[in-house]
Amino acid sequence: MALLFAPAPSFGAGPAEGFEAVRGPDGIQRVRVLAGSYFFRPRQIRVAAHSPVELTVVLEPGLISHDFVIDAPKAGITVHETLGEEPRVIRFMPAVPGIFEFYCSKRFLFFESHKDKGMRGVIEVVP
Ligand SMILES: [Cu+2]
Repeated sequence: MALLFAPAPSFGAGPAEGFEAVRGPDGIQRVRVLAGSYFFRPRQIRVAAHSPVELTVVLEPGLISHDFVIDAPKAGITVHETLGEEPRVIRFMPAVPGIFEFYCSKRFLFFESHKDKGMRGVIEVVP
């Protein structure tokens, strides 16, 4: 994977690119993710390991047939959520540090996958 993270505090280039999750008073690290054609924003998310994460994934109005996938069982993160009109709240507890991809698994028949068109990003889990 070509994406690399700069060390904090220069992480990302603002909310459009990178986002460091903010831990609430309840200890939950919350991040809001916008899904559009064909992107997720932010596309780089940094969270701490061993603390609960709550992603709220919002689909831009009028879009259909997108989903949100994280396939990282080693990190205790396995998500396959179909996106729709209502925001989807996705909760997990990252078990190990690392960089894990999230993406949309939809594909046009005989054409590029949404992932290849840009519906992808990474979650960096830091110790
Ligand atoms: Cu999609």
